[in-house]
Amino acid sequence: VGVAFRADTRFPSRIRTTYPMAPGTMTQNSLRLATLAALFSLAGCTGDTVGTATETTGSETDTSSSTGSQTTTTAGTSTTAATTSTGTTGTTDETTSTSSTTSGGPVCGDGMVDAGEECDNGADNADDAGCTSECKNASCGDNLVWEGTEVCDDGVNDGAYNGCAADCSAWGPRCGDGEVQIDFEACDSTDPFSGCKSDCQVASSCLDLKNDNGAAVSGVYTIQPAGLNELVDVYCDMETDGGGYTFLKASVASDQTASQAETFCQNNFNMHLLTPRTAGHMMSAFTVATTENVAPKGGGNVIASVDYLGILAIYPVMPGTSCPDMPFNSTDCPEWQGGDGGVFYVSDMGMAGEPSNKNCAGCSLIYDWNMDGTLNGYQATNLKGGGKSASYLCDVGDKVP
Ligand SMILES: [Ca+2]
Ligand SMILES: [Ca+2]
Ligand SMILES: [Ca+2]
Repeated sequence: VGVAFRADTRFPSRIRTTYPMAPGTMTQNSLRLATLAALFSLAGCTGDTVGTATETTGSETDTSSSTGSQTTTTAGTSTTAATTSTGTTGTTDETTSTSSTTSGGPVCGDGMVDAGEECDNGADNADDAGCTSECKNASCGDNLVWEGTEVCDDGVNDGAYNGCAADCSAWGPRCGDGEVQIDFEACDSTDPFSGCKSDCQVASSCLDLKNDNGAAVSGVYTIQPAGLNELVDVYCDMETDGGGYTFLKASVASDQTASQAETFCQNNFNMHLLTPRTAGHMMSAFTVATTENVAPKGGGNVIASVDYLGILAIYPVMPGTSCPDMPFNSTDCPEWQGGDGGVFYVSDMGMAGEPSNKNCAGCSLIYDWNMDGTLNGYQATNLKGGGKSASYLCDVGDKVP
């Protein structure tokens, strides 16, 4: 028997529709509704002025149907029992509404355990409580976390990586448990300077770290440049130009050319000789060079010195040409470029006769700095591979303005 029912507004939303249906297709809800309708009828709502409300074969006008009539057709085409009811006045509809509500109904949330329900705590039903919003007893495996009783519940609970333990009492191994599961993680640490990112992989550069954690502050970090099989300590400037500049100090036994320095940075750390990119980066490099921070590599003993800026990865685009007298940066001197072909910045002040055209491919100028961070001078030379220094800075080079 098909039953169409107009739910009251105070019923849960799940039945706030009419249910036209074919015979033999009773759903759980329709069964409840049929039962409700039967009870409604048995309750003898004789005083009800709305006859259609008790007609189990009929339908009822929705109170929202202000036009006063509504046609409801059963879904089954074989039964032509389409019924039509004509709405009554709004006043009697209101009466009907009240009548059907007070008759109650077996629904989840009414505080009574009805057929098909395992529990019903009324308003206390919740997906994080002992009785769920579907009136099921909370259990480990239902993919709902029973607050105060379960720590987790992923529905599988096989204790696998990033999963929940079988008894829902604890998380399984995962990123954030402080232990390294080597099949999945390279690190697992909450130490902000460990270089361990939020995905339990080691950062490849200071920029990589900054991108992972925008709140990261400047300091010495452990990173693992791409392709390098070991960890290395570097100084990260996490403020200048948005942060993410990487510095590694190289202090070696004897003076090296830019080419030799580049080889040292690459072979040992998969890094490059520093190319300062902006005025801020240049000043940052000066501060790092002249301050004791990260321990230098290469066996030398220079801890802090302007000598770290004696050579830089800035080379002539066309050896033999230059921009004498012009401020030495990409904008004013496009005859020179960074080691990767990108922009560079050393100064916004020109210097008489420099950088001269006495330069050569892969040869750095030799830079002389004052202790206050100002540039005393630089000189191009094509002798013995250009400028040389036993101290210099390596950089990952991925931070480009
Ligand atoms: Ca119930
Ligand atoms: Ca659960
Ligand atoms: Ca872990």
